[in-house]
Amino acid sequence: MDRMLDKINSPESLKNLSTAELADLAAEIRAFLTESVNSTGGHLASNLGIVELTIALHREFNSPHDKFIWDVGHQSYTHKLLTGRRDMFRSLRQYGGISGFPDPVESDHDQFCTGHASTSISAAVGMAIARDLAGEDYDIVAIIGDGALTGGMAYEALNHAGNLGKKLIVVLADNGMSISPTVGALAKRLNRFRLDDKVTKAKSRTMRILSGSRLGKSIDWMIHRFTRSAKALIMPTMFFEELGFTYIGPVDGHNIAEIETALKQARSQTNKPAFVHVLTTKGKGNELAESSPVLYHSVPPPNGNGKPAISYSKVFAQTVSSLMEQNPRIVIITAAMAEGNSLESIAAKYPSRFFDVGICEEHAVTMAAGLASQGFIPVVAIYSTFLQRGFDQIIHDVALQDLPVVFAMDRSGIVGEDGKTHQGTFDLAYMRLIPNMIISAPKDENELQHLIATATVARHPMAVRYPRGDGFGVPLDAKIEKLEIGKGELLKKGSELALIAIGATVYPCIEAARELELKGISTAVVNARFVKPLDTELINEIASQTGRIVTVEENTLEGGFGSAVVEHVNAGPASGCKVRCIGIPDTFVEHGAPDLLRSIYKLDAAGIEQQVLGFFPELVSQPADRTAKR
Ligand SMILES: Cc1ncc(C[n+]2csc(CCOP(=O)(O)OP(=O)(O)O)c2C)c(N)n1
Repeated sequence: MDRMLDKINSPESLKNLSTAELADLAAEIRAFLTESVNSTGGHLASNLGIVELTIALHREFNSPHDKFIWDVGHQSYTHKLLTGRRDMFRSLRQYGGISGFPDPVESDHDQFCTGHASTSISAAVGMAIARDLAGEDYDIVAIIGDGALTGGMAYEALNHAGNLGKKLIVVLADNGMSISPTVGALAKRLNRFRLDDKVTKAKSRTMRILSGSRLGKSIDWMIHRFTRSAKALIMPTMFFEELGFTYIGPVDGHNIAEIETALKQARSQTNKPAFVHVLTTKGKGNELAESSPVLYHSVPPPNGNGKPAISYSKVFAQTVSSLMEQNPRIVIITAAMAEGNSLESIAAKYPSRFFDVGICEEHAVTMAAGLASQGFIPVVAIYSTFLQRGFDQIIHDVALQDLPVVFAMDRSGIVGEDGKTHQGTFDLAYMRLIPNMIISAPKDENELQHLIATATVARHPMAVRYPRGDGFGVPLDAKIEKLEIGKGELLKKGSELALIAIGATVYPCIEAARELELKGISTAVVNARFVKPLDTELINEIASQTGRIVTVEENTLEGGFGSAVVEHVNAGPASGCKVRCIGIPDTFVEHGAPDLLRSIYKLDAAGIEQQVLGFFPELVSQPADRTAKR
């Protein structure tokens, strides 16, 4: 049987479909997304929940003339399907394929890059100002989830937009879930209405019956006025209206006609922003995703290697859990990533010392500073990429007062399929420039335990960065010990060259050194372990012994670990030593499988070896001389 979906090559093809055809199309999209995401990996439950809303948006507005900004953007798959990218879904999130997030480079229908939460309303306000200054006429719609609405930026933008008097539409896609249930007072208020299902259903029925007729419109208006004050008791309606928005809703997010009615009303506003509240069900239409939205928020790509190793996140959580048992002053903070940080069991075991603050990295960091100022030891577990949000708070609230906050920077380095908005390739650089900050990275999951323990007794702010995914499968020491701050370890001696590696690049360096030795090049390997303070003694020694250093990091070379070593060597006693740096160039790393990206950026063992030989051709050209000298 012909699929309706196969005939949809642009939003234009949606406009004349009947109600029955639209229902069929929604079902086809869900089947397509489920199958496609299961084969590539990607965000599933959020996308299944927003199918009807996306169809309604594309029927009511004219993209790309009208502009949609998808907050976070992980829920934009149906939008991609309806805007001519159906046949590219096999390449979703793979190197060279389409991104899992909106990207203007990919399509005119993607108006703004998103990936980090809570940016859409600010971007929409900027676009509305630009439109009006240029004297143009189009609609701008920010689509934001209730999880993303917990982020401070969203409120800053709402506050500004309400006062600006510009035409602009915010659609709240409210499914009651962030990755886990949405936290916070506003979410609780929103949820109270969701739970009062009878009110929503009765309102839907009334709206359906009344929509269209003149009498209906005036009765609807009377009901609206009558219920406004009552509704304010249970709904945050007034909150948005007080901010200067026209609040419309809540509407059933799986009823296309009802959503379209609400969007039409929003569209008819002039000189005033509108807030359309749409209730959706995360995972809608897929039994598994609907009943386990947390598990199906993001589906991993099918896994081929089956390596029996434990993930860094799990080792981190196990370690923190045992440290919390020993020290009641240790508390843990996550910004809406309890599952990603593997903190579920800590949340259950220590409910009064576990804090999920919502998608609020800035607040998380300053709250940690507050806790530390009162003698507690907060462990702030935030992915490297999202901690960028807390940069000023790290400087101004933590480091300036030299407070002992532990930053557990998960997903550092190349994260892979989530792509350029999510790669954790900047943390060593952005942490390095901050006074009082101690920065470390373990070579494997066993060392992670010891570094986390070290950080909790460091008495200064200390960051521990570790990568996404599984460790190397090394045994975990039963006893967790404090390591000496600022001390690296010499893993292998060598006389002609030293590879000084940080974090997960240590093992590839050991492998590369093995290959270099086979070529007759005597290669030392150092696990730097700390980026700040550097082990200057060890570096001086190795620099004078070998005369050639290559630093290796999975971080931007701009101001990263290699820069630190170059600066030190140039100013030190072994300034004649040649130092070259391997890392990520000055770019945003695209999406793709992590191992493929590592090989493209020459950060795997083969790439490191190849780069080293390129840096020092003399090592290859005169092997006989060198052997004689040794
Ligand atoms: C600044 C930032 N922190 C954390 C995340 C990780 N994250 C991605 S989606 C998501 C939940 C978003 O919830 P919501 O906006 O309600 O969308 P839903 O998935 O429920 O459709 C989170 C926390 C992020 N993208 N950006």
